[in-house]
Amino acid sequence: MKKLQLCILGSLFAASLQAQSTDYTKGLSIWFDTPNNLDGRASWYSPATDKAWENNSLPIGNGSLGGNVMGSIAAERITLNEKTLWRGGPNTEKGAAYYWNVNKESAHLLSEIRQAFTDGNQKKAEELTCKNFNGLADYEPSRETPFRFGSFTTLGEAYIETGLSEIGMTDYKRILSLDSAMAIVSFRKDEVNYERKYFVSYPDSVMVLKFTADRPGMQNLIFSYGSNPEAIGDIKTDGPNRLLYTGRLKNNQMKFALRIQAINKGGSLNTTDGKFIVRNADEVIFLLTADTDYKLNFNPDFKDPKTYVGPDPDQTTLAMLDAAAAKNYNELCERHKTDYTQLFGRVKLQLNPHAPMTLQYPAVTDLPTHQRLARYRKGNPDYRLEEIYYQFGRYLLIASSRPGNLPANLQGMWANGVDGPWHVDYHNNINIQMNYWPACSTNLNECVWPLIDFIRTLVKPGEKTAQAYFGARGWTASISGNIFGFTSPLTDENMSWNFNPMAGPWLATHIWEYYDYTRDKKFLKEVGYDLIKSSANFAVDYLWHKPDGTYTAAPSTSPEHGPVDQGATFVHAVVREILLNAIDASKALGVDSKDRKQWQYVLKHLVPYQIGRYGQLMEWSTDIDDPKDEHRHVNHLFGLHPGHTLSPITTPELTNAAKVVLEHRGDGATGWSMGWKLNQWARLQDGNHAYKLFGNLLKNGTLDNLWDTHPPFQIDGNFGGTAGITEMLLQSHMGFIQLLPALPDAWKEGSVKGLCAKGNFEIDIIWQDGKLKEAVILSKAGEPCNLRYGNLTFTFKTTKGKTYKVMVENEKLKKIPL
Ligand code: FUC
Repeated sequence: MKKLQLCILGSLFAASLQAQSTDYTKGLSIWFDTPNNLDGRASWYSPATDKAWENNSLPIGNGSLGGNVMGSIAAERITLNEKTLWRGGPNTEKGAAYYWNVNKESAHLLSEIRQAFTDGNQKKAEELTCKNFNGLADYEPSRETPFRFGSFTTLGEAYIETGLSEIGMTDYKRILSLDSAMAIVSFRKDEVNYERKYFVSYPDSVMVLKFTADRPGMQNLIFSYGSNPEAIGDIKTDGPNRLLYTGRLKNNQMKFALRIQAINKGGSLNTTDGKFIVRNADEVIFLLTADTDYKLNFNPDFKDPKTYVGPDPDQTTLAMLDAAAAKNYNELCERHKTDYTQLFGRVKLQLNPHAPMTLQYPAVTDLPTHQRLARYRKGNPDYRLEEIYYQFGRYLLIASSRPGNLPANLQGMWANGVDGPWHVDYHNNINIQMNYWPACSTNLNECVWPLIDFIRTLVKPGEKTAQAYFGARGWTASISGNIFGFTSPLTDENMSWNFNPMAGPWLATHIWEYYDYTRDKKFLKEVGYDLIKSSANFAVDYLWHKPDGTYTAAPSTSPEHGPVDQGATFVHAVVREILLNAIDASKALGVDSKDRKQWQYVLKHLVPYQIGRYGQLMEWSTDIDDPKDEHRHVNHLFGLHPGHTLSPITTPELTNAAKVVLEHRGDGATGWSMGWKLNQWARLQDGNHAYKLFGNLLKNGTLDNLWDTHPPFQIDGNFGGTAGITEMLLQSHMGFIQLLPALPDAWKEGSVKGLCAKGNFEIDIIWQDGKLKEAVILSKAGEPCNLRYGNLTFTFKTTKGKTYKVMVENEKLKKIPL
């Protein structure tokens, strides 16, 4: 043990010397030059919308364990999160029967509602739906004890007193390096340069915090831990250099553990009263591992309150900490960087790299991010900031969504309170879906796995919901999800908000999306197809087969907006999408020709898109759209994006009607809404308008640390932003690959490397003077390549593993030798 420690310490010193010579602000980074005032303890005692926290923190994570670095001088605070730490579920006070019994049995009322529509009795149809198609579990903890729906909740915080004051401090920097997935805090005081470095390693399941200085003996730290106030637990000493916190959430008895090891070089370490006290050390490293006893369960037992309870986190955290502590800092750091850059480094984006100095404002690159953002808000171009914003979305996805854990939630995984906005849940009206829009197109397929696993947890409970409300086969979900298979609607009688049976099919389209990018037949056969098929069957059974032979969605709503309808456009658009996915999936596997025929039949007889009196794509079955309506949801344009049933190339007239809707809705709104409209303008192939939306998102929907804001902080807009920029450069949803479909005039010159297209292609594009210079295409599945650039088209066969170069010559797309 002694020998091992010596070797750790030796390499630590070398690492710190090396680190202090790197200026991380010069790479892709988000940084501040002033400390914030967040060294007061325990953020959850401050108001929920803690602006300072939202604007200033730097998020790090490995998809399971996350932290927000506050970077204050006197006391470093890192708010901690474990992705599975949730209140609610079947282990709340009264147990499983109470939890699962949340669906109302209302399917028998469908015929009465439909008759009311036929009779023109909208009021009756609406009343019956509102009263009976909600659920039995409340979304408000104040109205339901125990709180069955639950919430994502904080793991507490690490609080490290440094004994330093801000007086006389200079050269402060708090940096999130996107190149290396590290947060760095550095400053100078009394002629000493201090540096802190933090990262969370996916391969070693550990958070690593390192405190160094360029003079020996300067580290005088007191490390303590503040737990979640809604937990009962205690922290104890676990050997000479370890602490162990074991706790249980009061609401559902979920057990969680946090283990910390301190490793000091020089000076002394005293582990006492749940604290580490370090005196006069040269360097200190803290290793943190955390876990809960949550178990992802695809086949929950409805009678067992402990159906989501798995291995003891006391044990799992011990194994993780022992394994991490057996590696020295350099090894941990290198393994982390290798793992991270292997994903992050796949895509490179350069916008106007040679823009004249007057445009590029070279000095701007020396400014902290929030000052650059402030300049950008005033209309100053900053292409580098745009690149950083783009890559930040990819960083956030890698940090919050890695295989083996749950998907990114409403705040990724960085909520800092016992509860948070919308319980920091999985919102299915747009939000969780938006989180995954950039995943495949920006070459992060692995990051989709948590979403796929989450969807798998919904199937069995979702079958109950499908039966209870629609007597339907298959599975579905509703507006809000948690990690315990919650698929029912909530008690709220506001149906435009609470009624979204399309949540399930919409989620299922992501399964096809993943297959379409990867062309992984094994996945489709063994996991994906059943999820898609049962979702399509749900859609078929949910529809009203009217006496005139058409199929329509009754009752239905357009999310968060308008009346209970007998044919909301959004619902039909999702139904179209899932049926097309099911048809394609069954063809790809050569199975279920009988089901396929039914899906095709329903598709053919589904009520078509309609154009209303303003030339707009109608949102509901009657022409009641208001051209002054600037509501944030644009779900009725689902077919344009994220779906693929509306496109300027295949359905120009309808797509023009979709454009009218976007014009009516305007270019403002909440963060995520601007993110969505950016994607939709890109699909309209209007690069300048898409760029306008991107600009608005960055200017008006983005916090100082580049987090998206609704307000409050909500991560979906970051992902929508990154996806939208990708859509401006490459689209492949219509069965062909479009190069630079929505390039704005502002991006005259640039390149992008490593984007992915459906059919499993990887594509690099270079453009100059606003025109394609060349594209290099790697075929990873040997599929034919159907290319399009402007009006030019070009199809060629490919061989798996081969790379092709394409250019425009004599107004034709041509393959040229590499
Ligand atoms: C949907 C949106 C809201 C918010 C919430 C989390 O309900 O309409 O604006 O983003 O999700």
